[in-house]
Amino acid sequence: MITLHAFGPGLGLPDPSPFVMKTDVLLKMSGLPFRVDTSGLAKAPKGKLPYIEDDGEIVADSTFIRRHLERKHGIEFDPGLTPEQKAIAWAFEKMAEDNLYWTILDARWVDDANFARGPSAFFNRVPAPIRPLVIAVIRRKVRKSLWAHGMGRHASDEITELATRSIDAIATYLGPKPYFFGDQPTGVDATMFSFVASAMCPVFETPRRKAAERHDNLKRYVGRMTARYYPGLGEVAGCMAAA
Ligand SMILES: N[C@@H](CCC(=O)N[C@@H](CS)C(=O)NCC(=O)O)C(=O)O
Repeated sequence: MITLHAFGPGLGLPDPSPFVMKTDVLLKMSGLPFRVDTSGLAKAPKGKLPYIEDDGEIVADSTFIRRHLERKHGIEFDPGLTPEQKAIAWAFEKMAEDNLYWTILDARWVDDANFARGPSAFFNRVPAPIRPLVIAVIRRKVRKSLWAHGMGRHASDEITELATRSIDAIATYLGPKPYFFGDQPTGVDATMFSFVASAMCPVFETPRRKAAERHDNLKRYVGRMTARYYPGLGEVAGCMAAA
């Protein structure tokens, strides 16, 4: 059976990592049996989650996990999509993963109030005497990665502008459709759902959240995806599960 290495539910989301959520949804879409293990970060081959173990084979990174499921198990995530639609899907996915993601990371980890509301709880198992030091080291690492990416060099209002444009683009393309390309979910919906829900996470007071919440179609979309893939949760990111 496939093992998905994840962080585990947090922040009112199936997983605090949108990349893990994406992979979890892809695995649910695939119909393959899988289990979730939340103890794997220390052994992650690329130092990040998610990764999977499948019959002794380890595959890291959500995009390569999807490719693995397609190649090894013959899963077709995009039945009926045209090459043009697949190109659009790739562009939206990479916008979410390589740009919107960094605005979400900035909001959660750099702003002191938001950090206290959310990620600080990730450190509850660290012994109290060394907790402040560990938190300072990890937050410095996150700030450095934001700087290296480039997002961390922007002013707060510039980051908000970038996040808002990405969220608006997703909402505009989705429009009144139930899913990104019509009546049935395809692979891109695993990504769009995960990043939009992460941007909407009610734990945080952020302009990205406000940008997402302005779009009723995005709220309904998150509720629809929740009803389909996480019916047991009832709601994700404050959006009630409803088909
Ligand atoms: N490109 C990777 C990104 C995965 C990623 O950024 N994971 C983050 C959580 S959102 C992580 O594991 N960070 C832990 C760390 O950097 O120590 C993918 O698509 O899976």
